[in-house]
Amino acid sequence: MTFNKSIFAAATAVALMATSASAENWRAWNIHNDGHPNTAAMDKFAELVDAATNGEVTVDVFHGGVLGSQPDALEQVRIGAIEIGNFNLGPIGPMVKEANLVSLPFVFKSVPHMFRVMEGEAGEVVAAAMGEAGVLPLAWFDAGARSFYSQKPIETPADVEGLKIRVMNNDLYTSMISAMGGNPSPMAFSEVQQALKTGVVDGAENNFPSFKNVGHFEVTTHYSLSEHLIIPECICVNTAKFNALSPEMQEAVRGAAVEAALFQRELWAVGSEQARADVEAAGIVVNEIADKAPFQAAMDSVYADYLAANPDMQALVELAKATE
Ligand code: GTR
Repeated sequence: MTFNKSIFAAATAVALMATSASAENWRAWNIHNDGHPNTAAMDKFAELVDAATNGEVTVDVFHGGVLGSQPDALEQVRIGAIEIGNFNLGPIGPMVKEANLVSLPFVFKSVPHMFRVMEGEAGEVVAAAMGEAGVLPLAWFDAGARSFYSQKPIETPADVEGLKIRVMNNDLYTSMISAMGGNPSPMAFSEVQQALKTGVVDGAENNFPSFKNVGHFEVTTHYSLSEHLIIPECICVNTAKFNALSPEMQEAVRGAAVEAALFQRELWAVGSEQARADVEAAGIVVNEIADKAPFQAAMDSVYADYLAANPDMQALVELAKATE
């Protein structure tokens, strides 16, 4: 090897080392399986990040919740053991008080209203608090509205009385079920189908795509359109990992998340209609609830108790409700 060539070889080796030292490979948590809009959106996110960062940041998405239950995975992202994921804001409430805004039943008028709030001043407060806690939202996903399903129609709050209903991990949901005289049962998503099948619980609540994707429709008969919760989801990243990127790379990763979220919302619109049609074709009876006022009224005590214990949340709730 001539002198020049060896200098070149050494320089190349240093350059390669520098590239591999700065390359970031992130693990992403996703609870859903193939066929769910969020699974396709997270795969798209990984592709977009790779392209936008020229491979400086790569994302391996682990579907089907294989990296752990949602509360566990959130804790992992908070401490940086998992870098990123698609999370529901419901289970973030116990970790970040401001995120509980979205877990107050009927706080939003509709899905578009939820997006206006999340993309407005109240959403900024929620996002900042989440980032402080280590779980920084880069973009919001649509998760439609959650409704009850069981072996019987639920048309009034009285129909919930005495039923054991699975809820996600958040005290607001246990209060919500108790306020209607039901017995709340917080449980991991992965356990719900079996619990419904064996009668450990009498019902649960979710949106159409999740109701379908993990087979809850196979073990229930009625889906009742209470639409009591409209909970956004996020692509959320460990704050320190994100902040360690150069400003250009942060911009690229955020841009990929925003684009993946727009893609997700399109898939969601089509996918949730399709999921409804599929479960109806499979025999599920979908009940419209013409008057949701009794459900809303039943939530008065949930708001009163929550705001008495958390008076600092009052302003945020008012800000959300005042958003046009
Ligand atoms: C789904 C949501 C999941 C998870 C699940 C649940 O709609 O996308 O992140 O929160 O509901 O009920 O646990």
